[in-house]
Amino acid sequence: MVASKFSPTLLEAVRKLALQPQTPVSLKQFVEFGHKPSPMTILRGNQFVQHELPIRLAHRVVELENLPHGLSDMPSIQRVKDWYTQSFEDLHNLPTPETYGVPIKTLQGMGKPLTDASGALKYFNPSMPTYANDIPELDAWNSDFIKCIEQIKRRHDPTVKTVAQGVLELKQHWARAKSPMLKNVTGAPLPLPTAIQSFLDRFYMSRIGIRMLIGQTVTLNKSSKDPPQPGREDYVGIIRTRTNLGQVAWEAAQDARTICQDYYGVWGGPEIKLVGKTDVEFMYVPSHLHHMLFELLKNSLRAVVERHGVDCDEWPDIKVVVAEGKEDITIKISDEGGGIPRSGMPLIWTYMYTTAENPLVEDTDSRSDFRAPMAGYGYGLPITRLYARYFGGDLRLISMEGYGTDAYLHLSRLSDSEEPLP
Ligand code: W6P
Repeated sequence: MVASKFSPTLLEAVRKLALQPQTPVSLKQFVEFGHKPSPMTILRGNQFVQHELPIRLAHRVVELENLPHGLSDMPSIQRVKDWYTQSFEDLHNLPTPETYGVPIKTLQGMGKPLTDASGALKYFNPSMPTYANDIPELDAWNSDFIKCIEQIKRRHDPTVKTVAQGVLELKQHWARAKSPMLKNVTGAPLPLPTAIQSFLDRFYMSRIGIRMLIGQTVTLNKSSKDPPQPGREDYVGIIRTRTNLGQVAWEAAQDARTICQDYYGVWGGPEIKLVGKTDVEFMYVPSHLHHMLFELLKNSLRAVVERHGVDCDEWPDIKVVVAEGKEDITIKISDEGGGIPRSGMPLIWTYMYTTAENPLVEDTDSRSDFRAPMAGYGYGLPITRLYARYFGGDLRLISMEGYGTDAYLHLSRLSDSEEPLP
């Protein structure tokens, strides 16, 4: 046992909060609490995050300590766990508004944290009146709080890469130990044990929720200080109440094609045609939508170019069809990239499906730098499905081996599905 970087008192606080339930938030709630920000709603929102974030971080610290198959012992996993503990400590040490000398009367006037019938904290009461508009002490606390959570978000930027490194460290450990965990009797590589696969799903889902909470809070606080931004009227924080699917799809297609051209050195590359009701507008986080479409389109472009060759003079188009239903908006992305053998389909959702040999090794060879962006750590598809599920959607892949693949991205229009918190 290596001595912890953190004090026993802090670690005790982590254990305690890990036992408290996390509070899921729906897209609709994010918008209700974030539209028409007032000093009261901003403060209440910040206090909710100051309460909720340590709970979510504590859950992850405890889970990172108890991973199956010795994954917790890998140095990269320990680094990630230290980031979560450090972020917990930052929030733990952050004073409350009272200690900033925010007049107690003002806080009382804004009401104490409310509880509902079940006793759960309800920080948000849109019917409460707005009090003072200019309380310097409150402003100081808000701005220190925002600095704190912005730093947390930045600290955790390299998480996906570092956890992937940790999984690789475990595989290398198995290779040295000639463990049967690595290869089956025929020598074929095995997918990760399901316990590790499910941990990664839970862990990245939780990360999406934490970053949503921070991104939304930071943006709401900043926009509450600025005059209204032209062109941002339909934004509530990072949520756009009228996200235009066609616009986001077009931008994602441009970005994916640019990467494809650079990677394969082809001019233009396969075309991406948008068909159907592409002008639908619905409530969503544009950056999430962009991320999902970009990832799927890159996969389709890669399949088409590799099936038909870089020298092909007319690649088959990739088709993006949009359907608008009462419950769902479904986006189907169809490619003629030859499909995936049926036996390989389950592998699509594992955190190892990649054609790249060892994508984590930094390479100074300019050609591999050049070729880097098309295929990542093989985490693109599972994480894209987590983004879809985060707000109640889903992602399915149907393949016709020898012809092509259809990806169905379902996004819920109901917007009241709660965050799935592991
Ligand atoms: C393929 C493999 C794949 C994965 C995800 C989306 C589209 C495609 N096409 O051939």
